[in-house]
Amino acid sequence: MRIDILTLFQDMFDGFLNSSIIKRARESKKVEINIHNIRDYSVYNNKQVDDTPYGGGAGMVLMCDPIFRAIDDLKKDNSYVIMLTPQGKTFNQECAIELSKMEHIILICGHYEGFDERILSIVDMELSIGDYVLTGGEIAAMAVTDSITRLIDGVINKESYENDSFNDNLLDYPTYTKPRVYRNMEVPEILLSGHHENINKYRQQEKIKNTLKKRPDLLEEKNHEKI
Ligand code: 6GU
Repeated sequence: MRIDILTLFQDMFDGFLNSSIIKRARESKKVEINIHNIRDYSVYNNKQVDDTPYGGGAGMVLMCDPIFRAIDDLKKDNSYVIMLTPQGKTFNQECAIELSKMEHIILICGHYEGFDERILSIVDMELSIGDYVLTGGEIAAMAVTDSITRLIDGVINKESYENDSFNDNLLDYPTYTKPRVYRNMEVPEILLSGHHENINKYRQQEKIKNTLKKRPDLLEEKNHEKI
């Protein structure tokens, strides 16, 4: 899997790329993540990438040309181009699973007050990570890249994500570790029983209980659609 990210703020990705599971996945070549500066694709004076909006209004708008040039350069037959914007479809685990099967993803981070609408003509999908506004698409690009990368074969144990929250539209079951009693709070007895069948049953019940309590919306029929 290859992920190319187009941004005006390359530095924001340093910690993300060089920590924890993402670092390990890159080192073991399970994923190749390249960060490209949109400015490098500008052929305008002073590497200009944005300009004032036609019709007036606040802020600067990302111009077409640097983005079109970047996509011309990076896009192959197997590429899927995603624009990160609060106007996109809301990202979820199902979407992460679909994207983790792709060979090549290009993520464009929108910035400033917006982007020239004509950029959408070369985009396969607009994605948002939730109904709130960030200063730019970078944090969203990291969220999407992180959730996709951990689903790539061999990046983490399969068991680690088989029980993930949101599989089957259910949240995860609660987990505990040592000590057995902490400040008078005890680990549920059944988890100490060694009876795996009962433990599995208990955990399945807890997933449903947890979902009913914390995210009942996940259990509503209308939220069970596939993307
Ligand atoms: Cl993808 N971009 C920005 N700027 N804000 C967001 C977002 C993306 N998703 C949620 N809020």
